[in-house]
Amino acid sequence: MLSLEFLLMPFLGRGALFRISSLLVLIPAEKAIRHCLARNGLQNLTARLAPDQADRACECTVRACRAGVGKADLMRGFSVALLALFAACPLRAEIVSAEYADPTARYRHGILGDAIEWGTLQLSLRDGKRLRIVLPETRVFEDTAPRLADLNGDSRPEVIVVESSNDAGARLAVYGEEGLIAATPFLGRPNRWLAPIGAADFTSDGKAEIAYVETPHLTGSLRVVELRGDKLVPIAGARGLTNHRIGDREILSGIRNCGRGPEMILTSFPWQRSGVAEMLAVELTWPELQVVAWRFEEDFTPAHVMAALDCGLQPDYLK
Ligand SMILES: [Ca+2]
Ligand SMILES: [Ca+2]
Repeated sequence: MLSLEFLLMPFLGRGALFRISSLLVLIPAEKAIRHCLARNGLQNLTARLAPDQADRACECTVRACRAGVGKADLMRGFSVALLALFAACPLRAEIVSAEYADPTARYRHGILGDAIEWGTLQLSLRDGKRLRIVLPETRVFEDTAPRLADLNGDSRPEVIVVESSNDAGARLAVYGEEGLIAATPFLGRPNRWLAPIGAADFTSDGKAEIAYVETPHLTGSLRVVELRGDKLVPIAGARGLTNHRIGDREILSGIRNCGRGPEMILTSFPWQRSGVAEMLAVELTWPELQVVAWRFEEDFTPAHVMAALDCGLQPDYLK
């Protein structure tokens, strides 16, 4: 049997030596894909590929495995019509990091401690490219930092942000390298805001859902939404939970998994500046997706929240 490296040689230049298997390690492929690669003897192949070709070969191989393509088809694809395969299987960009840029005072709300928000979302891609998503003058990113999570199960992250409009308040939005993918409706009034908790796979389907608190100072409404196509669809929710006080620069919450599945660390609404706030581990039951909260002995402080997120503190699950 000829090796894939040998078969690739006529089609490829003498670029840097790349090991396909090491590139595959970078992709958190599902177990089935790894099994497919192993079954086809493709996990240890080495090829002399230019970086973009190596990336693309890796991408196409993973996709072919995902589609259930057998070894013969894979080998034929690489050996006979490699370039055609590449054309039919274009490399998609992968976001590796995101940050806000272009600070602006044009949205006068100041819920996060000052009236400086962000006008631009900057995305860095694996191939070194940077993309800028610039909002119109009537909107800002009213948020602490963008969050990356794979919301559609393609092993590549999407970007979760909070976007606020001058006349309609905040919405939760999801961006990809090609722009806006989905968003919740704006809350409907200026200066209405929402505070993300994070994203985790609450439904055990390999795709993360997004959890956030809508109007954390007015109603404390926990929402969990799922990306379906170009929609963010609510799947669970409850009142009486929050993660932010007016003027705080940080959103104090997060999602952990200490062996029971995802648990959100939150406090009960309203969260006052005086007095003791209770710290809660909030989970969704399966398959009903009902919200259940467990109370810690420790109160809701940044240090306790960090310790709880690190699984160093546990609530009494019997109470
Ligand atoms: Ca994704
Ligand atoms: Ca899920």
